[in-house]
Amino acid sequence: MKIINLNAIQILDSRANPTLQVDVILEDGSKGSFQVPSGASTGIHEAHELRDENMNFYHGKSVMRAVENVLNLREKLLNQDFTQESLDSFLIATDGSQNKEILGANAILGISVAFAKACAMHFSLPIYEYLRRVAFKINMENKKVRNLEDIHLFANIINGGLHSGNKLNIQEFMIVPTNGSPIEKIRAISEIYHELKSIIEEKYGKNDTAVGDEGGFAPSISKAEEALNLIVEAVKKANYEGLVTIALDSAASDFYDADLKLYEVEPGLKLDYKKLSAYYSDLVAKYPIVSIEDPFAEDDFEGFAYFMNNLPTTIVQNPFNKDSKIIVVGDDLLVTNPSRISMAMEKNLCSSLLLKINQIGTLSESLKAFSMANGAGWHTIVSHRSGETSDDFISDLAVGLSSSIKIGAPARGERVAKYNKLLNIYSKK
Ligand code: 2PG
Ligand code: MG
Repeated sequence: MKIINLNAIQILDSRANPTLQVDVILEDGSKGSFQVPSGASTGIHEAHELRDENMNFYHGKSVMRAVENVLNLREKLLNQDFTQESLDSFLIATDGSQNKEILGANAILGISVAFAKACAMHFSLPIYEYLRRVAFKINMENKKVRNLEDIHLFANIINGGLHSGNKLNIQEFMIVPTNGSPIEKIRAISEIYHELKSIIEEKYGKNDTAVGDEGGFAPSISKAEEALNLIVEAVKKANYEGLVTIALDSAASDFYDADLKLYEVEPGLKLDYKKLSAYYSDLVAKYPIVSIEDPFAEDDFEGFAYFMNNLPTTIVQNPFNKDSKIIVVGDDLLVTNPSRISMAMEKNLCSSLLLKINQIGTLSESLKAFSMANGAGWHTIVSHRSGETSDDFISDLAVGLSSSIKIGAPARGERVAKYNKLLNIYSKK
């Protein structure tokens, strides 16, 4: 496939920070455009997001150097024949650094995904179908074909950590409906979200129904159990008891004191990794929690390994694990990086991959990460970032890979865009 036009501009994300939009046109006129997302609780091992660091512009966050880097690649990319893999390899080689700090992972990812979207148009395929074919090509060796309807949605309806102004240190309290089609699951999420709003309003007043960065409520509470009680009550009130499980994302790197080796999981409550494991086990014994993401800091391998050897049993059937042990999801731990994934597999640090394309910077490497996780029998969850745009590519990616997806609450345009893309895909079948 030949690219005949490549463009990049600076746009804004959902936190009013600059990001890139990259546009690609192929020789037959097929077009692809991608708006690059950005995290707040970013892992230190993620590929480098290039920002200008000039405090006179957007508090140092403008991305004009990344834009320039895309435009400067025109000379090398235009009118050359590329496949997805050869384009991604070319971009990786041109950058030449370990973590894509020369061109910027944001610049590279913009080109990689915009090209994929243009290729889907070239083949007159829906993007998820095109990705399925590309993904399966890479994925052939493990021959695991999943059911298209097998997709689970992780909906973050109470926000804490770096995504909100409250005192909850655990970052995300998510509901995961277990029954029905994706369309029915989205209905359950929306109905529970509304019940939760009225419960928070009743308990804490109207002022406490403001939302955090991912559209989940951010009431002024500080204990995990308070958040979990609110969710359990909302699920009951919406008549989904027994049909919805709960997932947490601790994002524990953000409340870890590396010098003292202590986690401040709630204000004033500082625990070492063994006590933190016991804290999680207590929660799992009381609430229908089936999954915990980043329960320990990104380089606390001792903590992860200890927890994996002492996994609590869930009080409900776990849709992701027949043994009814919780699953441990690696986000900052793995950063969608194939080498971190093989290290985590060797050391048995987790049992599920959170897949964020901007953590690694190309579509091909993301698919490799998926393929490794899927091949090892891990659960996989395609994920948004806390800083998003209305781009809905990750919904196609999740459907194409028949993977679960984490997209925040069903509120705020940049999250709703992903839900609506899923509704569009599944309503047409
Ligand atoms: C996470 C993500 C998305 P961020 O930790 O999983 O929810 O947050 O994009 O801020 O890293
Ligand atoms: Mg996370």
